[in-house]
Amino acid sequence: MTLDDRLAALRTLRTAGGDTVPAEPASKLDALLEHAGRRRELSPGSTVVGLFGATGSGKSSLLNALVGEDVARTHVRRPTTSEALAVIWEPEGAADLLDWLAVRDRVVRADPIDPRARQLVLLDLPDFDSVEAGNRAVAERLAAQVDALVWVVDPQKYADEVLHAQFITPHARHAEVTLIVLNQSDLLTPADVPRVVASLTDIVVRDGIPKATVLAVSARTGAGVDALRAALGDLAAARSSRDARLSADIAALADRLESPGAVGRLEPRARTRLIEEVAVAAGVDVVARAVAGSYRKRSAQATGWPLVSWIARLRADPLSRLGLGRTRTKKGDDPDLHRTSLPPANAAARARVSIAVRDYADTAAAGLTETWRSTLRTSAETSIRTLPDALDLAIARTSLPDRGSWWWMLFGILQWVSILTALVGAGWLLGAALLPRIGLPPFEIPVVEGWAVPTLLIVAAVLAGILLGLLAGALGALTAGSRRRKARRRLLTAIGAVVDASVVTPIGAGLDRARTFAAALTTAAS
Ligand SMILES: Nc1nc2c(ncn2[C@@H]2O[C@H](COP(=O)(O)OP(=O)(O)OP(=O)(O)O)[C@@H](O)[C@H]2O)c(=O)[nH]1
Ligand SMILES: [Mg+2]
Repeated sequence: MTLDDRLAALRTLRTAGGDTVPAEPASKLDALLEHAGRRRELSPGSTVVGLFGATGSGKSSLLNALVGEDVARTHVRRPTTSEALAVIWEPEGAADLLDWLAVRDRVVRADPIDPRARQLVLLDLPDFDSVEAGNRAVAERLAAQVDALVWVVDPQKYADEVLHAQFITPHARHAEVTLIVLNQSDLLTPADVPRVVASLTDIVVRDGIPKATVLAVSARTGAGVDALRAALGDLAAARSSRDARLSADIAALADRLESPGAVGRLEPRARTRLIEEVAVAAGVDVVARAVAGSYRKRSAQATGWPLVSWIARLRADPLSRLGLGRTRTKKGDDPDLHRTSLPPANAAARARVSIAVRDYADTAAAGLTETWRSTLRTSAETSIRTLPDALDLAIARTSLPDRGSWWWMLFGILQWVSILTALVGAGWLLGAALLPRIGLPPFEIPVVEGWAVPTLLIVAAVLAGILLGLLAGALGALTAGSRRRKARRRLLTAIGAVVDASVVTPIGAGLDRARTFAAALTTAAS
């Protein structure tokens, strides 16, 4: 994992995290991005090493021992070092770097402490636990800026609680760029040195640096100073401290960010269930039944026995009553502005939508931490507010199957033919009865199998009318059923689109954001 990967992950954490990241780590995150960008622009070959420790541990003395002359002498005149001092061997590029570090006291020397350490920038620093707030501020600021940290402790105070709890532990992620130095080893008997080193190593391991290396040195006698020079030479030669330090900063910050938890995937079934619930609450079944009712009414009008079918006209069309279907189209309404006349969702229907949406969000959020769960819930609440209007509009816009059937006309004609036939039969009988009365010659009524033909015509016409009525009713019921199903399918599709846009997509986006955040957190913390 390169520093670029981690920085990219850090940016992703910022964007994907949004307001799930509390203000304090969020501002740290911004500051770190800015800080890393600046450090990377400055003298990439230089390695900045700072000597940190309590007052009197011998930081200034150790710097002098490393350099081989008393460069830090002017500062020793005072009881404590209060300004940072830099020793450099390669002024090229170091000036900008030291300006950024705000280190004004600079000493340039010719002979590097190690042949590989020409680009080393060695800093003597004020004590970190100083009674002087200014000293402490300088040490803390530079502890955040240097590429590598050398903790200088002495045999009396090496186990100091403040040093370990407040300084080394928070830098546990920086193990790769950390050296622990036990100075003033000359004050211990030769037999005690390894015991104190072992004890210090134990404590540092407990601080969270499992592979800690502790070097025992003496600024006074020069013991171990060569080993420290070599260790610093290693750091400078590797030229990786800068990136390792920034990576450790990113990892330490990532440790403080809350993981979103286990980001699940929603099964398609959850979406289907949600759409079905919302559709029922939105009145899809009411509309689908009205489509069937409207068809049956118009079918009865068109195919019923003409002498009574006008009664069907008196009933209002169930679809028109909802402000849907043919009447609306005829009026030329703009469906985008149109609202249906569906009764406004009652409390039970509204509750049903809310419960379904919340259930969906909760299923999506299962496994997430409370912070992320609440962002999904917020998104669900927004959806719940906007859904009713969007659903009504979707129903108004849905093109419903409201055309007539081709066979209506055929049945209509046949019904009229049957009526005419009955009229012919009746007229015939009437003629036969009346003609002799007005003195006209009677005519013979033909008889088939003992039945008068006009009577047969009337009976056949009435039977045909009844039969046509029954047939049209059956056909009408069948078609109305299929219209109802078709309407329901179309409405479900329309409602599905609304539910997708206002619930499924935002919740999905929230889950994606959590997933992206989790992946970036893993990258940043690795
Ligand atoms: N015996 C012994 N004394 C040392 C050693 N290193 C430093 N001293 C002494 O410890 C005292 C403090 O040394 P400094 O180097 O000024 O300590 P410092 O860590 O720079 O202290 P501040 O600048 O106040 O933070 C001086 O009197 C040094 O002579 C050492 O290795 N052995
Ligand atoms: Mg000092």
